Amino acid sequence: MDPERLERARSPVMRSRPEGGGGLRRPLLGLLSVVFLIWALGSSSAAAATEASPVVTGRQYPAMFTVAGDGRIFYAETYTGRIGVFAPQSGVDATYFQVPDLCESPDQGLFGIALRPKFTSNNTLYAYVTRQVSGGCHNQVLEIHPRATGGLAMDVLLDDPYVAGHVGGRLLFGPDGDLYVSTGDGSSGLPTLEAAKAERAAAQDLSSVKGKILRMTNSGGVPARNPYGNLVFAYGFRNVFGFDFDPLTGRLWATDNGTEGNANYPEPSGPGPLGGCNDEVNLVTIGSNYGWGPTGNCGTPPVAPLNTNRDGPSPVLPALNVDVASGITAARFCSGCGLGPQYEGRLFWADYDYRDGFGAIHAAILSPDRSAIASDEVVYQPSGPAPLSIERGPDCALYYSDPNEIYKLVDPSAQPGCVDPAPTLSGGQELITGAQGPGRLHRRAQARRRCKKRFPKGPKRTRCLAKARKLHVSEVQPKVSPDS
Ligand SMILES: [Ca+2]
Ligand SMILES: [Ca+2]
Repeated sequence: MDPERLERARSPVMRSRPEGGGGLRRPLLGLLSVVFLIWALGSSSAAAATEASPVVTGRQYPAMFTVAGDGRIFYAETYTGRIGVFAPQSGVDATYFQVPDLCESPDQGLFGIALRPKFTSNNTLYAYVTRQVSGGCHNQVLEIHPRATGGLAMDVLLDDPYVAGHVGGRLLFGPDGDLYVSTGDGSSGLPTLEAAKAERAAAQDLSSVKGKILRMTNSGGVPARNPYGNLVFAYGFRNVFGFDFDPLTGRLWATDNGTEGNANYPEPSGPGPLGGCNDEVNLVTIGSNYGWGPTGNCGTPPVAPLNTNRDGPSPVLPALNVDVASGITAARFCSGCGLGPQYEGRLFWADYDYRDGFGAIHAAILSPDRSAIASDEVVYQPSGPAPLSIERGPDCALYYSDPNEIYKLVDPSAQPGCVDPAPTLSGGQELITGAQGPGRLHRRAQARRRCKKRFPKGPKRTRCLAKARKLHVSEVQPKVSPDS
């Protein structure tokens, strides 16, 4: 995560929102709150309120976390290297694993963690870390698994020398069973723009793992369906903290962080207060280029979203161009998240205002074909520091972490409950993940529709729907060309 942002977030003064305002947005928000209150009191159809209920408290920068199928929360303490595990039912908090030899500069440490599917039987966890190796820092993906003789062992699946800030660090298993990993361009904090540009070029270099979303098997291998014969799934990213797969389509959506401008050297012109580039939400398709590279120019014209940096061939423009001087962190879809029907299928994401350390959770509405973002709104503004990551629990509720706690997003008038999504697409080869992607979802949707038609209600319908849920397609989707 960005050093500047993290440095500010680690400062004690950033740990609570100032009373009565403070920060550039507070007076305006205060006024808006009064206006909203008046509107809400006079409205008989006011939307239900999203609230946050603390679940894990008093932790040391749990930047990323994941929720196991049994409800346990595994969290990564970025600057201690401790992977903690909290059991909500018993309230017991324990250390699961201590990452050794951690590098501890602001944009180094322990970031994403992911549990291998069927974790309760394989007990295998993955972590993205920056570690000391032979006197230097390296970004690594670790596989942490039980040792035959007891305890846990650690294997290094990916090792890439650390150059500078921007390390990405999110891990998530896709619907295809492979592990997706975001990496940064390694260009932050270098002394000159020329040095930064030289590193930014790595995002366009298909032989480098920097500035990418990678896809690997659960043992670190290259899946046969990868577009370039290596770990690269998509490229041209600056520093991706958040991504998720659309439960309706299987498509991958990712946030990316734009430049903010820098006191040490001038940035090429752009929309931010000090130049630089907007933050982005992107629909990520296999083999595609998302435009970040050595130029780093987001000036206008053209207007957004065309004014994203556009290095390399056929750069894909953002689905949402976030015109704020901030960072963009998490991304997770609501699918039965229990915040009311208006939020179903929306992409939740978080902004992080580095000027004051606060932020908000947004929920973007996708277009009917779910290939674009139609609109976006803030759904929750924490009173404490900005959200760093958002995850989905086994009950499909959404959780988020900030520098100290992990919260569950709740609506007192609704209950979370996982739903089997009704797919809106029948496939599409520009997509993602092969055999278990949208083809499978489409077949499943057809079967579900047949069940509902044949059995209006009763146990036969239940059995039929249960059978449909397990439906797989046997054929593997063909390898997709990078330009599709
Ligand atoms: Ca971009
Ligand atoms: Ca930014």
